[in-house]
Amino acid sequence: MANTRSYTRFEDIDWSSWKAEQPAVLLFVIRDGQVLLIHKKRGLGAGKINAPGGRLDNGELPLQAAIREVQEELRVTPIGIEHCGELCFQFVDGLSIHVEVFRARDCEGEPQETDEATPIWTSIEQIPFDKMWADDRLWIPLMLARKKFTGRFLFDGDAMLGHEIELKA
Ligand code: 8DG
Repeated sequence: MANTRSYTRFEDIDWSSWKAEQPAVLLFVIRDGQVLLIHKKRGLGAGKINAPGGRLDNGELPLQAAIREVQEELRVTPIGIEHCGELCFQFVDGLSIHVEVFRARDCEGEPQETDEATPIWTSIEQIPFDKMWADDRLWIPLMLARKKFTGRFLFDGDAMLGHEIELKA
């Protein structure tokens, strides 16, 4: 059963039994010191800069969802994909999302603007963390350094109330 309880304190969450209501993915194309991000036009996190991604369709595997979301949002196909880590988001209102994070070494095609997203290539030294979710600055540097991670977060809307990041072997 997914976790639909509401929490106000990070310490109250039993992460060992925590299970997300919604599985989702993010995929970062990283090529020649540049990373492909989007200005997200709709859905959760609309208005923010993020990587392409979204929730899994029924019966879909995370890798399939990551490829589909990049195709739908930017009309390109990521290639050379690796798994980087996972993120567990509990929101105080009860929403819970588990995100598998992937990186890709390139993409086929030229990213295009769609109804969902505007593409942004940015230098990895100039990732606009002030326009992104508050947790991103904690784990994106790990992903860029090719360290595997699990991040756990409690959010109230846009505000991060608590976090924990574990490095994986
Ligand atoms: P929709 O049908 O719900 O409109 O769209 P969707 O494509 O299925 O889902 P979405 O709204 O894009 O899903 C939310 C995305 O946001 C999903 O990829 C996970 C991601 N996301 C969070 N929280 C955070 C966060 O704190 N940081 C980052 N970088 N991404 C996050 O849900």
